[in-house]
Amino acid sequence: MFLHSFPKLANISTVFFVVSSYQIEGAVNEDGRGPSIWDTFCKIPGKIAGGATGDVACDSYHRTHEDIALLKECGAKAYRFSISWSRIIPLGGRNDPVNEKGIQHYSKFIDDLHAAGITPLVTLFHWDLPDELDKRYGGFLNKDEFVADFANYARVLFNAFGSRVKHWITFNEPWCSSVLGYNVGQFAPGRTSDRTRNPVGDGSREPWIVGHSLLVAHGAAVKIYREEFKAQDGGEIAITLNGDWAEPWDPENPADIEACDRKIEFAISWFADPIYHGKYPDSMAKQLGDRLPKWTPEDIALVHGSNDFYGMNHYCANYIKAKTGEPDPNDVAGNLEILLQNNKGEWIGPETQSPWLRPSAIGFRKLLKWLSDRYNHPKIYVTENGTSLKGENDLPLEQLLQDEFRTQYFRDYVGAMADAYTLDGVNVRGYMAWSLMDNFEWAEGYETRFGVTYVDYENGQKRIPKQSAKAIGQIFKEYIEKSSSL
Ligand code: GBH
Repeated sequence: MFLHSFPKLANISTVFFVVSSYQIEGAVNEDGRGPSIWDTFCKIPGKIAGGATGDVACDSYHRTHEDIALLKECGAKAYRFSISWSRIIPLGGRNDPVNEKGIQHYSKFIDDLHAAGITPLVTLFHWDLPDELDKRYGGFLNKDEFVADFANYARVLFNAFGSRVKHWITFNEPWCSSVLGYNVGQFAPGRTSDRTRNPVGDGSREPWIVGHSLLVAHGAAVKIYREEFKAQDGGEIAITLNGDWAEPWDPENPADIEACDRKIEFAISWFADPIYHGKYPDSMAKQLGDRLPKWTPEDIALVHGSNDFYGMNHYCANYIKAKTGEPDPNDVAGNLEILLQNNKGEWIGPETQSPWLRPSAIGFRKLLKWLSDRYNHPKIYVTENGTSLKGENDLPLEQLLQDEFRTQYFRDYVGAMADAYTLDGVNVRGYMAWSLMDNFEWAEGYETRFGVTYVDYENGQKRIPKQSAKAIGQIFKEYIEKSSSL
């Protein structure tokens, strides 16, 4: 059954992989590409571990053939990647010129993927906003300008690639753009109320404005797709949201139990409730008051009902402890603490290289069910799932390639997904592993690796598949065949 519910994307032994433009492409000054906010952010000393940048990254701009060969070697039938807006429109805006070379690059890549029997899933935006739009009008902070420019960019892509791309994702993880970019200040453009990090920004207001702009821009792009392209191209379109599972810090404490739902609402329902229910969650309206933007009838009409599937990025789980007292104005979590240990001192999962990531596969199954219940049983694609490994970067190559921890992660998580499907009736139809290869891990630079393929940054970006690259196809076969025989 699982098999037969996957066919739109690929067949049973399907492995999908994910990457994003700024994290792999490099070639930042080539063929007319304009700078993005990440090029600018990486130049600020102290923002990125090891002073790294995406200038070269995996050099994928020059190695599309190698990447496709790698996908074939891993048995992948589909590939999710993002397009760099500033390659397509270097200055970004609706009255700015389109760069034919940028179009040609992705056009050829899409053709080559098809020729190799690999289905492309395209993300329009994975955080690399054209820098000019940030400078010109404050980027996402200016809803009307941003929505009009994103809508124009989306139309350019649908026009150029719509006959060959049938699965579109508007935004990757708007939570990250909003909170990490405008509250924590850890991601570009790095705005925050924390004056030790940045002289500008208001983390109590800006993230909510940014999130609102992203939702409306998503809705505007979906409307264009549905009205101008869907009839002839027949594809589907949605947004991808990140969110981890929440367990109470003290399972006996009703306040902690309640805080778990609130945590997920602040992370996921912030975006998913307007899309599926036409309004922001009550918990957010209550805590944020007039700092949460109000919906105009026009804007919510664009957003409500705008997902053809639910795009789910998921990595781990946390313990949640309710805070007492009035929430801090800069709080974005729902007035609670996000912890990795519970009241008994137990860790939620084993340590990885990412301070925020401790695997707990059962949480994946539970969150799938939670989403399914809250959003009326949507078709779900898991658009990212994966792990880093503690100390991986420091291992001798031979050991590094034996990434049993990552292999086990995929076994556990794919197994949990199969259970959600067969036992809980969750309509999950696709799964994509983050990531095909090690790449630029944002503020963590190249020190943290997420790939099933090792990239040797010192030696010409050579790619060497790890154990997990070979195992994941097999894992899929086992679990999905098992569930399909039930
Ligand atoms: C994904 O985000 C991204 O889409 C991808 O580009 C990235 O490479 C991949 O994960 C691996 O990180 O520091 O406590 O504020 C994952 C979701 C959400 C994970 C925010 C890190 C930071 C939590 N991310 N989270 S915290």
